Amino acid sequence: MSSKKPSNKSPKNLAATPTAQTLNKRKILVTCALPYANGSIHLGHLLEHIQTDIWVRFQRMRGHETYFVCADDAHGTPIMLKAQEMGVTPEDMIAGVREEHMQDFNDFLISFDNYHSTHSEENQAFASEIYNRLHAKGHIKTRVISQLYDEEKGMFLPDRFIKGTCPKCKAEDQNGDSCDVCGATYSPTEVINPRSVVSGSTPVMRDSEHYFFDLPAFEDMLKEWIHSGTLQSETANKLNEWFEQGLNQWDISRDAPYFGFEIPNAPGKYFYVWLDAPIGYMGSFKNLCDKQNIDFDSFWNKDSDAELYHFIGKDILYFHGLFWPAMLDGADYRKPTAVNVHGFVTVNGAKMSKSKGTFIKGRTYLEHLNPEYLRYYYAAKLTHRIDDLDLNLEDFAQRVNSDLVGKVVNIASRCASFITKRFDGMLSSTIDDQTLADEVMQAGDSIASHYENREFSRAMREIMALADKVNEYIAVKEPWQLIKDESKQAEVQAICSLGINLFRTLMIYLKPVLPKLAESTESFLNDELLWQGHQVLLTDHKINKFKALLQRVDMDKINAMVDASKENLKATDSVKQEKSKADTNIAVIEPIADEIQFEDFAKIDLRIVKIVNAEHVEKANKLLRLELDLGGETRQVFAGIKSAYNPEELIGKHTVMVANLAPRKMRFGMSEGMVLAAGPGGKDLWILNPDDGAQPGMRVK
Ligand code: NOT
Ligand code: ZN
Repeated sequence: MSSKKPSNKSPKNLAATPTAQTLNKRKILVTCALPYANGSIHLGHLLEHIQTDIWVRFQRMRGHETYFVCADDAHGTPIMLKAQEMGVTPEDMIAGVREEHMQDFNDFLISFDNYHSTHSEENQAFASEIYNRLHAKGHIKTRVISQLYDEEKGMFLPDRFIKGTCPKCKAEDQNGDSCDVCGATYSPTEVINPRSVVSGSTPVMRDSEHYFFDLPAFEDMLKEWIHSGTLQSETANKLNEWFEQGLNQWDISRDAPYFGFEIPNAPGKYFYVWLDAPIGYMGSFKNLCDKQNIDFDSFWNKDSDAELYHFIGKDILYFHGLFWPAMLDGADYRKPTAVNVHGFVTVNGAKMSKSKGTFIKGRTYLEHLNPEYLRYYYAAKLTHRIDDLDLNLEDFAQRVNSDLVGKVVNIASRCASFITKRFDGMLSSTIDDQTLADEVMQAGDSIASHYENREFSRAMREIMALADKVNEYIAVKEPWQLIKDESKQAEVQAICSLGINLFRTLMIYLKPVLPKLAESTESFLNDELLWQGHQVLLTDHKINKFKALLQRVDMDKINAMVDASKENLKATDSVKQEKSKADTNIAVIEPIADEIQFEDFAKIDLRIVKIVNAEHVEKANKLLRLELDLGGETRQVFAGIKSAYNPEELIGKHTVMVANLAPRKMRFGMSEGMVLAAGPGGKDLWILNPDDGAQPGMRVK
């Protein structure tokens, strides 16, 4: 094979653009957040792992010494209790979950150099060392705190394992730290009639000595670090708000029984899971270093010239933007070069929902669809900002089909058969359109800077715009017409060779996103796709027979995946029924509307009413006319519940109405309020049915 340098006709001078050889070789350590060892990987996790993996693969392709580590986050009360519930040791449970997670990540082509566990020797050693150093410098304080204790179970209760009546609005069955009804947040000790979710018993207050990390001592250092280019401006602003509210000492200890590491010289006290979770980054890397003879210290020493990046979701910024750099600084380690924060995944515009089948596990996805579709779709939408990313399933199918199948792979499939059949698989020695070739080859630098800056959507747009140009070139040249003319054979070879070559260049650009497709392309082209290869074209080079590289996304498969995700839920339904609210909270049926203040809520006057009459409304498809007794006053309301109720069965029932809704003139008469109903619609709609004892006119609170 020979390679041709592109000419210097175009405005940018190639000699001035850096290649992997001329760039300084960087040392880069990259992490993404550690998934908890008690649940499956879902499409929300995968946004982060895919984002990070693309960035890492890009860095590796550019020749930098790059390591990518992660681990399972194995400690804490929920994991301890779940193992008990399953009747296994936590060690056995986390080992099983770790296997499952590793398999899932592997099948999504996430190229970790190491996937460890926070429940490891290395992690215990670092956690103890960091703690000891902080302690020696006076950054650990102790004081006695009073907490709810489950005497039956013999343990202190974390907030999420307490339920009770909201101290503010008196709503029952609220969480230990916040109320879903009025939105108040409070301390679990303020909850009225608290009960333990673990045993059902009434917890008592008990004192215990806790260990605190003195975060406020690091305020000045943190303020400086945050403004030294380590954070996106949006996240830096968020952290500023926290400074304004004032930093607090951080409670890093938990009492036995706890699944975690015992604190040195503090029998019965354990590190809180969030203390050793970030240290897990070091533990996993150390484990890799020991296996591969890498110099750990050169990455973590205070004067390290290596780069350290954490990719995380916006929900755990507090830990990575404040606690973690403070702990590292206090223990004389280097701090992260940057913390890269992304938003959440929504599916079809709403929070992932188990009932809609949009809470999709990685494994369920893989049973129906190619992982590279998702990698591409996420890449096509990811920016360096923290906005949420919507996975719209129709758009997903359409985007993958039109971009990858219709634009990129199409170039190869249009050109390959001519080369194979007519020219014995040989690419021409001449370049048909040097200007086009230069344009595609020279885009590499700008695409590289988009990757570097985590502007993947820009990179994808630029690549697809080039693919459009190449397709246009082939359409204009019409090799399928020229081939009929004996005198035009060399021309056909040159056109199709350029097509194949530019397909190759585009696949170099896409390789971080689509490693499998890149691999098939390499076998097809007899050529390894290296980043610096974007500056050359293959001439007089033999390629292999073209095989279909990528199938179109089939909407039926997407629907089957959504159905299977609903089934997942059914299968676990019976087991989960009386489980903690934390689980059912994920199954939001409809997106939660914008937050309102308690004052807004308090304006709504909800009253018990008796339905004294109900009848069909002529010509109305959905409405029933109701007469409601409010305890003295009668109101007329038109309610859209005809699909679910016969009027007769409503008469005599109690229900709930919004009594202070302004009357509305409808086609059939005045509607003086509204009754409340729940359900997806059609036959599945239920008016609220208050318990016995509720009398017409009573206020609902
Ligand atoms: N397991 C945590 C979560 O929110 C993430 C831990 C990330 C690691 O899923 N550490 N820190 N800091
Ligand atoms: Zn409340």
